[in-house]
Amino acid sequence: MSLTDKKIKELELMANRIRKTSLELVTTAGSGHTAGPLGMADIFTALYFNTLKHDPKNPTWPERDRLILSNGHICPVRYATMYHAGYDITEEELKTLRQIGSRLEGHPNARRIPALETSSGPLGEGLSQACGFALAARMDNMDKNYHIWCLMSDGEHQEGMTWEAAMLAGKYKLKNLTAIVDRNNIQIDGVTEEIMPLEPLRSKYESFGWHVLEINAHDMQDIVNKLEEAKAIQEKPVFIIANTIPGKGVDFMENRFGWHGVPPGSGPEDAFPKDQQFDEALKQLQKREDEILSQME
Ligand SMILES: Cc1ncc(C[n+]2csc(CCOP(=O)(O)OP(=O)(O)O)c2C)c(N)n1
Ligand SMILES: [Mg+2]
Repeated sequence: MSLTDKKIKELELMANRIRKTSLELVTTAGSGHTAGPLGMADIFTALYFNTLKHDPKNPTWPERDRLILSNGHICPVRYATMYHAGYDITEEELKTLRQIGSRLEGHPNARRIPALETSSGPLGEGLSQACGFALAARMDNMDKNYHIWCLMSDGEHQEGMTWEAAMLAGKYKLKNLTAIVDRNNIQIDGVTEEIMPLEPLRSKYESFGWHVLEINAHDMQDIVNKLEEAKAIQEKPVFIIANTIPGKGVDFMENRFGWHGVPPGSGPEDAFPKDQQFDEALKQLQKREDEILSQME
């Protein structure tokens, strides 16, 4: 099913707003991750505003799709998306990210926020948890009623447990499971292919019994189409390689691992001094918003 141009533009606008909110969040906190949230904003938007079966006012609805965020450090984009989607998070609360006592911890805590399926932060655990959710749904005869989505990073494929889960999903043909990897080619202090090569990623998953799709993760139409395609695949779990640009939307952050874990105001100073980084980043996102709005007229 292809969405109307108008709906696609609305999603693009929302993704840009979510980028702005994510940046405001980490800047106010004075710490947190920037590259991952900006890179994954389009995917989060497509999921929460088009694909997921969910009800923000009833986050524990038994038939909701389960979204497991394995690479928990990119949670500013999840909090920002949930806020815009109408979950029980206020604008005031957003400003408390990473403060002692806040529900919005730097790595997501499911005990504090019922709408999260799992806590995460320690990398490499999410795919195993997602397999558990998928098997449980099958045992309850609910595997046709809701879908399990697992968001993962490329860096965390260096954790062996990820591959144990990949094997298990293949063996049990978990067709109600779709894993999406943020293939941004960076990790904390370098480029993944230099630190620990992952390629050929597609054929690795295929050989483990998965159906593999690839997304241009900044093309909203491509994203929504492939997410629908993933749900419709029968017999196999689906692995989506989401080709993202870390730091997407802010040119001096794009593809720079130096922006992995720092907010504007603490980032590399080659383009802008620390005290100008937030304003410059916001200016670029504002320009993009104006462009999208003019295309919608
Ligand atoms: C088990 C574990 N080891 C180390 C870390 C520290 N850590 C946090 S993020 C990160 C980088 C992982 O790469 P990736 O998730 O691809 O980062 P990104 O693309 O978001 O920059 C590391 C090593 C962790 N959270 N968990
Ligand atoms: Mg990465």
